[in-house]
Order: sequence, then structure tokens, then C-alpha cells
Amino acid sequence: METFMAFRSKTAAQDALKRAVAKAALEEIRPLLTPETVIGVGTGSTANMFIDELGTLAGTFKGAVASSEASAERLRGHGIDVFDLNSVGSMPVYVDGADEIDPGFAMIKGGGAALTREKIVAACAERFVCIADESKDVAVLGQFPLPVEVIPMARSYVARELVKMGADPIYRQGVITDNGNQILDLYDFPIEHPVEMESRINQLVGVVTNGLFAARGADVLLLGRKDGSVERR
Ligand code: ABF
Repeated sequence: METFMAFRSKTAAQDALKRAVAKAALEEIRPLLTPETVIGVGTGSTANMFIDELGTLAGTFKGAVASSEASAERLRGHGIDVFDLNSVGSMPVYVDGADEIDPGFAMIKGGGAALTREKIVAACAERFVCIADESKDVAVLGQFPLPVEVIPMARSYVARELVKMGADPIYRQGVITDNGNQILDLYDFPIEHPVEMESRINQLVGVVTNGLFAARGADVLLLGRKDGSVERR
């Protein structure tokens, strides 16, 4: 069994990779920042590190739209104004992490249950910059459980339909999304054709959205390597 010390050093090493990609993301978007610029900012531990980096430039751009309440609070903590998406037009860029990303830049997201807001904010951005450590880089999506956000009264119906599609949906107990909905996670569900699967699942009545970001995948991937380098794809 992994010892606590081994776990802590593994986590610290992964944090260093996340910090490196967060810094690289700041350099990636720096040329886009003007006093008029509003950017989209995601959710999760990698996005949190990006927010911390972005904080060093607070006051030099207009502000951000956040994909979760947690990120909005962190942005405000750094003195960055947070805007309602409805008050903002298109944004030049959205920066967020992922749970998995494949060679075609399709992603599984939503491990933190913020998938719907993430997808909405991403849809409004001209470019999606994905920041991730190399553990997220996969040949085929689906090792990480795919989240599906459902309207609560439809949960069992949607689960039965997902079983017919060959999935093994598990209700994420005790989790309510920022939108008041519930999450079903699909375990051991290899996804060879992410664009088609994203659309098939979204067509089930009662599904709000699923965590496949394939129809609108990433445009740029900043991947933190174990040797400390950041690969830009
Ligand atoms: C968000 O944060 C989610 O879509 C994804 O589930 C998660 C990645 O988290 P972390 O950066 O903590 O690994 O982007």
C-alpha cells in the first residue's frame, strides 16, 4: 500500500507540473489582455493555479467569467472582477483543465461537477486553452469516468437508457451541481468516437449535458511533463 509520504510527494510533484502549465497559460494569453478584455476561466486544481497566476495581472484587463462559484470566489480574492456571461459578448479565450484529453483534443471534463457551466463558457470563447499534467494525456478517452448532468427527476430513466448504450452509470451520491442537478458517472466506458457519443448522450431526455468536450474541443494544449517542461500542442 502506498505510504502517506509517497502519496504526498507524488501529489507535490503533480502540483509542480500544474503550476508550470498555469504559468505557461499566462504567457499564452498575455498578448490578448487589454483593459477591455474579459476571459473565461475554468474550475479545478489546475485552473486554481492559473487563477493565482492571473492575479498577478489584476487591473490590467477588464475581468473574467467563471465556470463555477468556487472559481468566481477565487478570482475575486485576487481582485479580478467577475462578470455574468449574459453581460459579456464573445471572449478571446477560455482556460481550463481536463480529466482526460485525446490526440484529437477531445476531452472528458466535469470531475468537479462543473461540466455544464464549463461547456457554456467554453462555447462563448474563440479559443480553448487546455492546461493539464501529462497524466491526462490519453490515446482513447474513458478511463476516467464520464460525468452526465441530469435533471433530478430523470435520473433513473437516463441511467436505464445509458445501460442500453453499454455504460455502467453510477449516481454520484451527495453531489448537487451549481445548477441544482445530479451527476451520473459512466465507469469503464471507452469512447472511440467522442463527437458522436457526446451528441447521443445529450439527446437523452433529462440530460443537461455530458462531460465530453468533443464537438468543441481544445484548440491549444499546454501539457506539463514529468521533467518539468511544458509541451505546447
Ligand atoms: C475542471 O477541473 C474539470 O472539468 C475537470 O474535471 C477538472 C480537472 O481538475 P484538476 O485540474 O484538479 O485535475 O477543469
